[in-house]
Amino acid sequence: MTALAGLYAALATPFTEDDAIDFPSLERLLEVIMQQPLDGIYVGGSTGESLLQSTGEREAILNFVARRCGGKRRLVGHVGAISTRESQRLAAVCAAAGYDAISAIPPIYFPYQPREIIGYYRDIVAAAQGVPLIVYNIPAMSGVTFAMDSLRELLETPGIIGLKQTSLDMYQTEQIRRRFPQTLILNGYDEVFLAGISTGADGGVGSTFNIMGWRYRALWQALRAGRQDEARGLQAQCNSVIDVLVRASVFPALKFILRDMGIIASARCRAPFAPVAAAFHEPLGDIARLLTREAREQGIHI
Ligand code: MN9
Repeated sequence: MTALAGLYAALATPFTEDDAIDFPSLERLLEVIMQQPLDGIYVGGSTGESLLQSTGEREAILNFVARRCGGKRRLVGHVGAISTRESQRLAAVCAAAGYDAISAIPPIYFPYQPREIIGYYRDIVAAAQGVPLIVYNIPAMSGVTFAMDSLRELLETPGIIGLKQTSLDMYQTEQIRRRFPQTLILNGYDEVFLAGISTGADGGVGSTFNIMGWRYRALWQALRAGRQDEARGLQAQCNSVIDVLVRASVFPALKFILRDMGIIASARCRAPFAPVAAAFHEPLGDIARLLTREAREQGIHI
């Protein structure tokens, strides 16, 4: 399903100091994303802290992004929620707003049986009015590891077009590519973007695409052109940023950088996330300066 192949920024959700959604900052972030060589935006996923938001807030963000970016970039709306009902409601919102695809984590917290998880996805597809669904496979956070049999059942379900594969298990990515040659695979961990593409992914969704999307485009182009060493060098550059983010806590650190780059007003994430520890302020500030310089060299206005 190559129509949706490409690079997607996993959109962050800026908050105000009093914990409301900061729409002016969101607008500015979308402008910066749209100046980058990216194909689309993945709205309301992990990076968007969607599971820390009310359904109403999630709907407002999905609609806001569709109004600003619909028709200009491909849009994937994440609708996964604790209940099927809530996911269905969000799927209907995405359909009405013109999203190109929806996506959903598996149902979390309760230990569901495979048939219940498959049922959840089928019920979401039924509410999505023909908008195709991308399964969000993220075993480290969802606690759900799909067996190949469940994956087969899911990927053979009409309306399900592929996977957001957020896993370091490249063997599984290769197996999925081999067994389901037509399915869309979007790599989910930016630190293994090169490995994911090399193993057969059709693109990627990344939190760090918000702040250095051009590096991933260059990496992908280098790989396609057979310039392996250049591609590896670019992944190394990305990973020297990601190493710091992972140590500092990815989403608060990403927002610290976005704030320091002057794109969003506050670095705040929603509790229980805490602000970045003081020890990371200096290295994150250095990264923000470096990426600001690079972005400007790319002709991006920030
Ligand atoms: O959507 C993101 N996934 C999660 C993609 O955060 C779970 C990634 O971009 C990671 O934030 C990134 C750092 O680990 O690869």
